[in-house]
Amino acid sequence: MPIDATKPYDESNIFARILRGELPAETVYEDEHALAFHDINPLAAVHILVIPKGAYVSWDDFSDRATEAEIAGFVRAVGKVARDQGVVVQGYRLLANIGKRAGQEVGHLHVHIFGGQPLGPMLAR
Ligand code: DGP
Repeated sequence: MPIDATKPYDESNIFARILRGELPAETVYEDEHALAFHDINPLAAVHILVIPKGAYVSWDDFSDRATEAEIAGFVRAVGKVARDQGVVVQGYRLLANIGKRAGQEVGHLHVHIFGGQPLGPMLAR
């Protein structure tokens, strides 16, 4: 069931629990501001999720409330993970589902990195 991204952050969401160490994740990168791990249900040969460490529901929430350091750290982490995963030369896709119409399932901002194979059209018609 997609979340309502206009609602306040819910500390019980799955990625908050991963950040607190209550649930495991296959981590590929971590720093002060970001955590990156394999998606549990990969949709491409490379499918990594990158999340900020702060409690933000969505991109618009993050861009509104996060500090400059958090924003810079998160954006740099996404790029570093893409480089580390070896998807830059062949190309890759970043995706953030936000709210109901986009089907956001987890109420903690996350960017999907897809790569490692041809990715097809941006959206199905
Ligand atoms: P979205 O639809 O953009 O909210 O994507 C949520 C993604 O999170 C989805 O691709 C599956 C992934 N996911 C859900 N639960 C877990 C989990 O417990 N661990 C990991 N690694 N990924 C999860």
